Amino acid sequence: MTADLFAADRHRIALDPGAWLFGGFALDRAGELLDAIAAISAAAPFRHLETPGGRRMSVAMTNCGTAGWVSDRGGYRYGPRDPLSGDPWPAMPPQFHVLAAEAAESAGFPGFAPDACLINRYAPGSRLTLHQDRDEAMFEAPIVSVSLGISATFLWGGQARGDRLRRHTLHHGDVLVWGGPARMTFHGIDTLAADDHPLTGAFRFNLTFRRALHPAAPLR
Ligand code: MD6
Ligand code: FE
Repeated sequence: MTADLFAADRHRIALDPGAWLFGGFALDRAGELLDAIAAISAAAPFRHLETPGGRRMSVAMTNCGTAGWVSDRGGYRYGPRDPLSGDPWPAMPPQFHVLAAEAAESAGFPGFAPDACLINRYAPGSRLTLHQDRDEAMFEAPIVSVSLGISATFLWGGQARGDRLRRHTLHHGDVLVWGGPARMTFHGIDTLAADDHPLTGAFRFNLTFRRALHPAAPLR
């Protein structure tokens, strides 16, 4: 059992040039990350955003950091405040920043300084349809994504929406990094199956760290 845990830590799967799946990379800090998510969501609760087309997203979301990702009838964008409260998004905890920078460096992207962390909560039946992450001002920076709780099937496509999809199971503690030539790859999460995890119960949580704002053009 213990040997399996250490073995999981060594899996580095190259998905494509610029894209890595690091199995178990965040496993030793998962409890702390979940405690931090609980504190953030006490201040900025998970909510089901509306898409520009008027659909309710099945994934519940919140944010921490200088900028938070939001969706409504007006479109997708990053904003400095939680629209529910009018308050700034909760600060990004230092351990989030450290984890994101370590993972990015392991993938060949040193100096990653995320200003936004989108926190997704999936219940069984939730899914994230195929998309590109294109609302950020700096595509030079990679994206770092951390999976916690029950497992999910990650859909990894190509540079065009119709490209062939590959499927990878994302487990508790896994970290994905992608940037450079892979930065605009289409991806999604298949409909989550019911499961139970000792730390998160029926849920899966995902942290995605991004550089949303250009350093020279701060949010107003
Ligand atoms: C998820 N992740 O894993 C959804 N986007 O729940 C994403 O949409 C995503 O994992 C950009 C980069 C990494 C990601
Ligand atoms: Fe995404």
